Amino acid sequence: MNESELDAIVIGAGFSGLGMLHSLREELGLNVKVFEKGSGVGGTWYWNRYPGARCDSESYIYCFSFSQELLQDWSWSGKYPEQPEILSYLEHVAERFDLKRNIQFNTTVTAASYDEETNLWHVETDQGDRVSARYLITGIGCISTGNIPDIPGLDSFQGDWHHTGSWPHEGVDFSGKKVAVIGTGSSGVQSIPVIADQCAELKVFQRTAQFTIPARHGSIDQQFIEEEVKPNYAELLEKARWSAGGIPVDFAKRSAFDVNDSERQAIYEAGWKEGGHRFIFGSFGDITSDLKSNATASDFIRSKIREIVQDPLKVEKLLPMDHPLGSKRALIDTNYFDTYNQEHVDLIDLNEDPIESITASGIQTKSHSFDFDIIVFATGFDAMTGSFFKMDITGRQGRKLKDDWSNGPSTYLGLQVSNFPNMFMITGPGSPSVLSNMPVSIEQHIEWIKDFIEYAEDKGIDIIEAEPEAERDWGKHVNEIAEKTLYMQANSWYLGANIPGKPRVFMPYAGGVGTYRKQCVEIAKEGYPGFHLSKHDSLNVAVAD
Ligand code: NA7
Repeated sequence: MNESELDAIVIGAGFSGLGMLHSLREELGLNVKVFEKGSGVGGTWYWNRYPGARCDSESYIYCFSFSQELLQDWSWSGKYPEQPEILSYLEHVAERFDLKRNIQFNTTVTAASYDEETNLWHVETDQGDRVSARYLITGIGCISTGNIPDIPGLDSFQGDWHHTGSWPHEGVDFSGKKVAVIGTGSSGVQSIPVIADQCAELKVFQRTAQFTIPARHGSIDQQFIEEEVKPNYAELLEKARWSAGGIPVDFAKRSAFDVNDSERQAIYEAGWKEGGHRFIFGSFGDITSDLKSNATASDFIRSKIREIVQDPLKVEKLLPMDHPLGSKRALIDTNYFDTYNQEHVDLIDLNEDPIESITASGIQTKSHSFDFDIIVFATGFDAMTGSFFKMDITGRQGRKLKDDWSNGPSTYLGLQVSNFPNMFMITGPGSPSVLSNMPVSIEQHIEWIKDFIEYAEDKGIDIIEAEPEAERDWGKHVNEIAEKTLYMQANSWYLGANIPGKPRVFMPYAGGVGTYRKQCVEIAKEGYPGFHLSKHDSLNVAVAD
């Protein structure tokens, strides 16, 4: 690769970076270089190797769609894809499409700055690289910068501690160990039952009780795959692309109050038995929008918790009372509530007994001192903006992205930021990605960015930049949509509420994947209104169509 003639630099080699590299290289013939911090591909799935880690999207739809052969050849083993298998899949994609020759591993991008004189992005890495390209594309993930709470004394802890999002590759031996897990989000709910199976004693430190639905995970239904999925992949994927959440399923339209109490109960029972997110989307259309309907589903799950968990004191702690179902990330699990019936598993409600410090031997709460060999932080991520802020990104006139986003991220379509020309974000704040089946959103971004670059190159345009007004309007739109949802009723990472001091701004676009796609298609058709398109050597004068 001739690095003096790079067209694009892509940061990250997860789903986003791999797909973007493939698209720009194979479809536009661009000279692309990818920088990846890990020693292999995978992104989120490279780092999140904690016990029980898997994706909540069903495996048949958690994939790239750009190659029919890949779709037909690859076989998942489980209903939901587990982390090792997702990593194997992404490894396979990288090998099959010869992507690794354009990826530099073990390299963290530390800074990127736009040079107005040359219209180039200059990128610096921790390995001493200094490279430049016309386009900068971030594929850095939205939940990839771990949140380790600032609890006094962590340095003094004599045991081992790990964050779920940067789990040791060699695994952790829990046998015979006293273990603490702090956090009960997706990572906690997935890992707690598996850790409980392996350790001598487990104490879970819970700040917010969760609604979670049994995943009913198991082997994949081969007949379903061979007869219904593989022959119909094109249609299924097309349906997913225009759906609300990036999955090819029909959402129930009826209201929870279109049926009587016993019918409603039977529908919830059936959803609970079938498991997964179908419990929500297959039952009633207004669970996620109407508080009264939502209460019927929330009550049903609370009744299940009471039914499953035997110890009444644990039940009281496990009942989610402070937010409606689905206002935080909807969770699915395997044996989560059952785990609390095991004698060696205990639950500490941090609202009653908050952590004061970490000591040499364990955790000191307000009223107890606990000894541990291992502490697991399942405490989530500085989502959506954290990974941007780890890099020093500088746009026009020395503007820092960190400063421009100090009151919360601001983007046009989640894809671009004004004053940062030719920088595109995959799954950026303001896009629907985190509220969807990720690969579907990621591929939409990739295609759209590729088409835009192609359009610009055809027209001799070499500066693409979101207009401040379009960015403001998009931010307003994202906010207005969020205000109508139940997402505003909980303290979640969607709002930055998990990070002390982070501005409370709802970051994803909650209008749905299909609605978002439609807007992106229209914008492309109309010649990209909202973007300032110009030629560098004509002093940024917009080019008329
Ligand atoms: P999440 O969903 O952010 O969950 C983190 C959990 O850690 C959650 O229960 C938090 O409680 C808890 N937490 C966070 N900070 C603290 C402190 N300081 N003290 C105690 N407990 C704390 O992260 P996950 O890794 O589980 O999942 C992230 C995403 O990955 C998930 O949504 C999927 O998209 C995949 P809280 O609820 O904030 O009170």
